[in-house]
Amino acid sequence: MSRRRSVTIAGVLAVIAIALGIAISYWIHWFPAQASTQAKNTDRLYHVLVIASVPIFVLVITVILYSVWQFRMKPGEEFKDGPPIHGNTRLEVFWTAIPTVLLLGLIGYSFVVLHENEKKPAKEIQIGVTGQQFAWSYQYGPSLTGGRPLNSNELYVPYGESVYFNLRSKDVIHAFWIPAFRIQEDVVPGITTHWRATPDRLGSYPVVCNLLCGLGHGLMRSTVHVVTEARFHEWIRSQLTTASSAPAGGSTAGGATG
Ligand SMILES: [Cu+2]
Repeated sequence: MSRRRSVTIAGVLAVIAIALGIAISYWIHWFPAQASTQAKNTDRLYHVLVIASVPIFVLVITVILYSVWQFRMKPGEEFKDGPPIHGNTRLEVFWTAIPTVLLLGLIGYSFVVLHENEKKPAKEIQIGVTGQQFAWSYQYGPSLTGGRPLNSNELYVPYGESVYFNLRSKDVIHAFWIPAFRIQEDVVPGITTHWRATPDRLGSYPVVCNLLCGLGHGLMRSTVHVVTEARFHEWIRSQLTTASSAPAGGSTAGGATG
């Protein structure tokens, strides 16, 4: 078979493999539901990265397989060595320039997406998140409750509104992760870290601790409820009334029994 024919065959197979690879990356659903505007940006970035990676992967594998097919040792060549090739300026310029352009493009796009995801909107609400071995609790400040702050084991967020989470830890390092929102942040004792998301899909989604924080790490799960704004305020009101109608708050219970 002529060199030209074998290169054509390899090229056609490579193009088919690239098309299949990109199609499969779309067919398979890799991620949970997209429940925030940040999730959509992040998934788009992921797709761009896959589309850029598939041709490079196929190119490398094609060259390897082509070499095995065309240049493999034939009987009688056991003690022969390949031709000693050294230096090819044009080739070296190409294999430096193309990855540089590609990487700068992808880094630039990643930066744009990250910047977009973390941009401070005109209006947003703040919710405190406290991690401890082995549970999450959530703090709703006076600006949300209209008075006394609320501490709850449940996370409710209003649909379509940007939420700025203030993350604190009572003991060791945890990581606050809502897969459906696609963002994760470490929760570190001694400092407050931050995390922003705009929920844009009603429903309930898992909250996960994503840093091994001790024996009960696997149990450190909770749920985020994305509800309408009216339902959100209704829930806060209901929590405040149950808290105030209870005989005594958590902090004074000890004194009442003593
Ligand atoms: Cu944890």
